[in-house]
Amino acid sequence: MKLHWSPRSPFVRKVMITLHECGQLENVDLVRSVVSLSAPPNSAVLIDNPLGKIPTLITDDGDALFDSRVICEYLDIKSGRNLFPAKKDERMKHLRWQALCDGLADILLLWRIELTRQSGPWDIVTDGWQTKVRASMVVLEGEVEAFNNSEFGIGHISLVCALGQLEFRWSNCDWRKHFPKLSNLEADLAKRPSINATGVKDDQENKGTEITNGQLSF
Ligand SMILES: N[C@@H](CCC(=O)N[C@@H](CS)C(=O)NCC(=O)O)C(=O)O
Repeated sequence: MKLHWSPRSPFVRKVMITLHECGQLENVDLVRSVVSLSAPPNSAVLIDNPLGKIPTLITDDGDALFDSRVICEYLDIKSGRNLFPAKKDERMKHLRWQALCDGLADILLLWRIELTRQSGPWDIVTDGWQTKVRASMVVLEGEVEAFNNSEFGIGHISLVCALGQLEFRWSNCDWRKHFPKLSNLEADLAKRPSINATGVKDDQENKGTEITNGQLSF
């Protein structure tokens, strides 16, 4: 398999954690693929994914799979690991957590790009994102017990990746102080080798844009 990959992407991280958990890390070539919504699309990624987004996985059969949700479920089915529970109630719980946490990560990514806009960010949009990020964190803090009572799965993976993005790009927002239960849960989950080995980080290929005027606060 081949994965369009970046060490900076929370969505690629979901796939990397899943590869670890499914014991398939050895079976994939990681191809560093630089993409940004604020730059022309990467032509090598576009060939495999017309949306120009990563992660995109090329299977051994030559199929191109995207997005992270589809790739993670594919790897889970292929390995029989069961990160996407089969039973309805548990499955819906994990899929909902995935939707919420991916949505949160989406906002955090888009917000940073909005802050680089030369004419200045669109306040009505960033104010809305502020409200949505806060509301999402409050909901997640209230569901820590449910996370703890559920078998580790795609919901936990998505949560760790969204919180990792907060820590990586919004390090001064002090989320751990405001959401102590989530902070404890994240610290527990970080003990798993799959999570410990996959933290998002910048690399030499393409440093993240330095943004100092982010206003995310809780
Ligand atoms: N819903 C997608 C989101 C993927 C995504 O937004 N990836 C970012 C990198 S973290 C990207 O490819 N951005 C480039 C672009 O949107 O053109 C998923 O779960 O994989």
